[in-house]
Amino acid sequence: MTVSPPYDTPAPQRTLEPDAYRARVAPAIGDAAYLASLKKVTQYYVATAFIALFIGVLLGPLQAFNYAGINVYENPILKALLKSYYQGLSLHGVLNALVFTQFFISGWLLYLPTRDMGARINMKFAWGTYIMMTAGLLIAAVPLLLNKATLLYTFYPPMEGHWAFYVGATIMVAASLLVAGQVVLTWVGWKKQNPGQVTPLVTFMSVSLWMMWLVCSLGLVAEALLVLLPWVFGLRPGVDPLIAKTLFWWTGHAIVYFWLLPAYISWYAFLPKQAGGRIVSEPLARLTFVMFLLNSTPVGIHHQYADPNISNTWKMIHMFLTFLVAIPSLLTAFSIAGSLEDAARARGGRGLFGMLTHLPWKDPVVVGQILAMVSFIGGGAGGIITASFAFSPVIHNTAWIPGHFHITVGTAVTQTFMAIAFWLVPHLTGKRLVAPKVALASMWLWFIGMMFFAVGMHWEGLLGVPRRALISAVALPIYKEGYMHSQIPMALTGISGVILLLAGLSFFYVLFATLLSPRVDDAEAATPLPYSETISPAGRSLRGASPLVRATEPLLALWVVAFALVALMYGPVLMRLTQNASLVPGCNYYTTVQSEVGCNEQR
Ligand code: HEM
Ligand SMILES: [Cu+2]
Repeated sequence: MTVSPPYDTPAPQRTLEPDAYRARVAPAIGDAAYLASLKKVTQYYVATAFIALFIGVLLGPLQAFNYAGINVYENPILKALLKSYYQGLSLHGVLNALVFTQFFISGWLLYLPTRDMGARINMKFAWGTYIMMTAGLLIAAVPLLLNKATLLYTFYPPMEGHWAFYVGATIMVAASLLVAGQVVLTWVGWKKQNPGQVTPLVTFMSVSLWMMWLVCSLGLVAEALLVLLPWVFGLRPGVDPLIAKTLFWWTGHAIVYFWLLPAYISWYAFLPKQAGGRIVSEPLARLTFVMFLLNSTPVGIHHQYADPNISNTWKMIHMFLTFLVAIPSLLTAFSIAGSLEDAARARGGRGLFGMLTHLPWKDPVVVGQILAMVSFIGGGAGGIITASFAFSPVIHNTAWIPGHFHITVGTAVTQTFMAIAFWLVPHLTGKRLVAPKVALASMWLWFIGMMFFAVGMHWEGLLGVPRRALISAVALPIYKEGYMHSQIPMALTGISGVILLLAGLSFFYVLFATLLSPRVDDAEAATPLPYSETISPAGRSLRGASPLVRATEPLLALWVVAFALVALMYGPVLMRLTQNASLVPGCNYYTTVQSEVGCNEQR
């Protein structure tokens, strides 16, 4: 009989280099002009993202007041700016969920892997993608602002908007694919120059994420090129709404992970250092990202349980496979909690609550990210309900849905990006964060506001209050009575609008004041990239690496598997839909006021 070793026996050593445990230092870039240009293009992406968020966030409270039964859209000043609630909602959804995320991620995930590899990328190309993405944004913005693309952020046909909206949005997505291509190719070059080496963690996470985007965005690309553009340019007599919607959710489901995983990169790689702890396990972080690459893309049909002509079998298969996402999510939750515990212990925390009291609660960068994670616990749990075949009908198209995604993308992602900005902007510009106390307050206000919002909206949804509805203008007594039961959740939602307005104003004050302040520091020295030490590193040479590291390293092969899985899961469904395609004419809903609703109208 063998005797198991006592727990304090050191684990057997792998052949890892001794300094593999130490915090990484970004490879030096000697060419100052190149580094300045790289930082500048990143700054442009990030600043454009936050300008979009600023406008989008200012519109949010107007919607929240609607869900408190207060219709502010009749106010004459507002009426002059926005034709209807739906125009406000379309701008809010597009600017926050599509523009802010796309620009921030394109900047963040271009900069991180480039610095991590110490690579020299083609800066003309990098600036070209920024200019192209911004041109796409401007082209799409004109019809949006003129109320000619009031289509909500999902632009479901047969709602039909001005062609410029579709063209602009397509250019934006195409630009992001070019960023993805540039990063993936830079990594392929790095692999060639460093044979037998393990890809550094941040690069690994960034490249796998861009690969995931290159698989999942194909749905949207197909929707734009094969369905929407031929239709709005009159090359097709009509549109099949179901095909368009299925292609939309091919991208639309995985896009939420495209938004979320850039926040995970910060939580895994940088937050441990910022909190004073270490990364728990690099191989585990790699496994998580590979699982997202393979599992997030082929499972979008849980958004279509109520749609006809998709068999229940496929709906069930997509549901069960959707639930697999719980595995990398829980891996992440436990890893990050481990890093935070490590941080708390390093700072003298002992006992059950030592972890809670010994973290750097005065640092807005840390606090913002921790609160974002707390919010995501509720978001993840709600997501399991939302994706369930049995529960979905209860909350489908109710206020529950915006309640859910404001604590996921609206807080877990957005608040993490806000917290990142508190160090990233000084890192890129050499400026110092203005008013750190206001920054800290803005993080708490955002979190508290979103908690009020989430409780209010989930609750209203359970009571049957529909989403995307100007419920505050409903006059029919029968509806009024129905909504009477929702007075408490309505009040919570209204209060959340006020708190979130304060949160937004304080955050944007800090951000814009910082951006406009003078440059005072050598950015590289004053705010270096916050790489963390590692408890269980992946090592540098593949030969000495663990089986898990070796299995996750061939990202190109895993990428091919991801394509195959999508073909397997969507092929039969789309085949059946195209065989039974039925084209319908476009409709102009919401163009101005109710009176102008009509189908087959001229744009
Ligand atoms: C001040 C903070 C915010 C408030 C008060 C707010 C409020 C709301 C409300 C009440 C709705 C529901 C409207 C309806 O269904 O009729 C909504 C929709 C939406 N919000 Fe927010 N929001 C805020 C921030 C954000 C952020 C940060 C994001 C994403 C990054 C976001 C993304 C969206 C999206 C995608 C929709 C759905 C639009 C649609 O259904 O077409 N919001 N928001
Ligand atoms: Cu989904």
